[in-house]
Amino acid sequence: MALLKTNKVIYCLGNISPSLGVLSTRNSSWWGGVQMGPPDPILGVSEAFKRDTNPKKMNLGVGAYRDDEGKPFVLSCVRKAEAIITAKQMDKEYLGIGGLAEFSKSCAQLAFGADNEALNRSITVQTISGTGSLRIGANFLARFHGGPRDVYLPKPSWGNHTPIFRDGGMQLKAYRYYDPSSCGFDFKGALDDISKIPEHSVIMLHACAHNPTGVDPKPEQWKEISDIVKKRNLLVFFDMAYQGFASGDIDRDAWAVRYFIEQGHNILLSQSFAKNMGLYGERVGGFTVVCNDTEEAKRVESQLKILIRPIYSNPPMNGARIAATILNTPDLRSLWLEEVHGMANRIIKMREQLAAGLKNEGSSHNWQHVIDQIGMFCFTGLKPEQVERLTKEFSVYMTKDGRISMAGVTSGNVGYLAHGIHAVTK
Ligand code: IK2
Repeated sequence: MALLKTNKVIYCLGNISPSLGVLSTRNSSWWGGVQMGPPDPILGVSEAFKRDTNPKKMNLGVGAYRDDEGKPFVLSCVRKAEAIITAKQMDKEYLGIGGLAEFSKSCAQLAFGADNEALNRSITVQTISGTGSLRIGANFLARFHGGPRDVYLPKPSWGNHTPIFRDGGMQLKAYRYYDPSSCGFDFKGALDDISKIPEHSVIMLHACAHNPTGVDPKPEQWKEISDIVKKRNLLVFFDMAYQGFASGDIDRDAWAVRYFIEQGHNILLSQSFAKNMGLYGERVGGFTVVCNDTEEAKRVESQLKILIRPIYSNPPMNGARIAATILNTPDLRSLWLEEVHGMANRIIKMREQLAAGLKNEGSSHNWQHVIDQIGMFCFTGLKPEQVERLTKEFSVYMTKDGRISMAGVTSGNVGYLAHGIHAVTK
């Protein structure tokens, strides 16, 4: 026993990195040197919200759609697809490593458009939602991308992009994207920075409804970005987590992705069905690599499988069956398109009501960006100390960067939110 204990201590000492600190008296445990980590910047907000007992509390942290009563929303098309799947009494055998074939096919078609020639020279694997897709992408790049290990993210970007790519073996760099003075797109800054990115690097572009800013380039601006990216010979990685959520129209929201392919960019693409089908916890997504030809796509597919197999072997089937049923059943697909449109419209209405509410409160600030920004999030421009007051005094929970999820705002609480924001910004 004593020997075992000694061994443990030696083992611990041998494995503690200096950054974990000095071993304490707790060193008789295997994990005595493990330090407490910080809460997740987004999901940690939900944990704090749950502990708050104020009946007026609002959770505007995580980007999850709520109906106008503030309740989680399960789409009718999802309920109907589930009924079809249950009635079929299907087996629950393992899926293949790349997932459900009919899902992957419709997933790529949704992004590219059903008759896009690039479908014949690309490979899509089903992934564990958007996060899993990005991580498989990062691992794939780290293993096979011959160019620099650098991935250029817009500044700011979704908070999880950094750890995903870093843990996936890539290095993070940034290009200017958001202009705090206009609360809009820093087009000139972005072009300047992109034009200096070393050739063959990877550039991450949010396809639509940029998270966290809600600021997207206009089609004319996308065209210029495409030109510069081509001149610099950069590899484009599109993250499309909000197709349909930006404008309510799935084709319009996929415009940039389709334009880049048309311009000859062999892109990487991450897709998520968390938001646009409300399949958050089902973890449904896709990762696509556009290749030069079918033969190259086959080789890439073989390597993606080799990469996925030791991580999670094969993806879960339920959500993929739901998404595939919706996409491939004409009635359900039309119902889905209506429902996506409905969700996007409710958010747009809340943006208008919030801006109007702030005006009614007597705010002298210009809140036009609340209306102009697109998608699930509004980058309010609130400073960290104002965010802190809003949380402390009004129980309004949001991320420290001033981002609010517009999907958590309802007709019932938008007035309260406007009142709180005015109080901390006047
Ligand atoms: N990529 C982007 C840009 C995302 O916003 C998300 C989802 N983020 O939602 C949480 C939040 O910011 O509040 C994803 C990818 C991946 O989402 P998922 O893994 O849920 O599909």
